[in-house]
Amino acid sequence: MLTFYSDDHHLHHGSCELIDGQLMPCFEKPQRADHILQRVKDRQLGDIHAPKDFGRAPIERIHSAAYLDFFKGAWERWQAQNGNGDLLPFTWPARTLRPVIPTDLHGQLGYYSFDGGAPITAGTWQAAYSAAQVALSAQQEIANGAHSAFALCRPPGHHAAGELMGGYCYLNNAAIAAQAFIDQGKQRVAILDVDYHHGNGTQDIFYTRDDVLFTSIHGDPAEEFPFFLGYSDERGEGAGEGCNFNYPLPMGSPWEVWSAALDQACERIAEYDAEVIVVSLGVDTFKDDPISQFKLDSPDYLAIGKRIAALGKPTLFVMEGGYAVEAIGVNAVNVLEGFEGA
Ligand code: SP5
Ligand code: ZN
Repeated sequence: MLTFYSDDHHLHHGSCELIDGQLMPCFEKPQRADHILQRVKDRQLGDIHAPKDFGRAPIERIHSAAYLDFFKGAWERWQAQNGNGDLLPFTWPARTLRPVIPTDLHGQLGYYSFDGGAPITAGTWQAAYSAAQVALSAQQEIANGAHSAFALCRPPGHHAAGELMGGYCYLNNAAIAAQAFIDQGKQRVAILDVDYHHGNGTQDIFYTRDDVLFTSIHGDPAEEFPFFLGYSDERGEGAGEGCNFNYPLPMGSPWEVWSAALDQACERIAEYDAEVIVVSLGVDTFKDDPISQFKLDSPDYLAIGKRIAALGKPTLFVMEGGYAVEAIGVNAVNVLEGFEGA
C-alpha cells in the first residue's frame, strides 16, 4: 500500500495544553508522525509519496472560505499585535451568549473554535493545508483504482467541523477526502472512525446527508472528550436519518468489548452497501495511551485491519490520534498490515 506524507507537519509544533488543571507539553507532537513514517519504512509497507497540490477548492467543500481565511491569516495578525507564543482561544460563544463574529483576533478565535486544544503557531496553517493535500492525494490513488492507501496526516482532523477547530484538529482531512469521492461521482461513502475520541467534526459535517455514512467507536462522551457529541441516540437528521451510528464504550473497555462494537459498525457499513470506506485511524485506543482509557494491545491492531478488509471495499486510511509515541508506529502500521494480509 502506498503512503502519502508531507514533511510540512514539522511546521506545526504547539507548546502546551491544559490537562487536569496543569499546562503540559502538547501530546500532539511532530515525533508522532516521524515514528509512523519510520515504521512504514521498517516494515516495507510500500512507497512513500509526497502529496500533490489540489489547491483550496476541495477543502472549501467542507470548510467555509471565511473560516479558512481566518485560520490562514491568524498568525500574521497575532504577530502584528506583537503576540508572544502560541495563539490560543480563551472565550467561546457558549449558551446565553451570541454567536456573532467579533472584529478582535481573540474574539474571532473563540468563534471559530470549541476548545483550547488547537494552538495556532507560525506553521500551523501550512502543516494543516499539506495534511489535507496528503488526504486528497491518497484519495486520488484510490479513485485511480488502488484497493487501499494510507494518508499519514498530521495534524489530525476528525474534531474539526466546517467552521470550528479544536481537539488538536484544524481541517477535517477524512471529511475532505470523503467529499472528494462524492464530487467525483461516488454515491455512498462510509466513514469508520476508530479513534478513541468521538469524531464530532465529521459527524456534524455529514449529519443531514445520506451519501456519507458515519460510524464511530469511542469513549462514552458522558465521561470523555469531546463530551458534547457522540451519544448513541444521534442517528442523523432529515435525509441523513439512519446514516449516523455511534458506539460509545465505557472507560477501561478491553479488546473483547471494542471488537464487538467494530463488528456492529462493520455490519452497518455492509448494509449501507458503501462503495468506498474512509477510516479515521486513531490508535489512542492503546492500553498505554497517556490521555485515553481503552485497553487495546498492539496485536489487536492487526485484527482491526483484518476486520476492515473483510468488508471487501477500497479503503482509505487517514491518520488521526494516538499519543503513546513509542508504540504509535507499530499500532498504526499493524492496522495496515492486518488489512493487507487478510
Ligand atoms: C485527534 C485527537 O485524538 N484529539 C484528542 C483531543 C483530546 N483533548 C482533550 C484531552 C483531555 C485529556 N484528559 C486526560 C486526563 C488524563 N489524566
Ligand atoms: Zn483521539
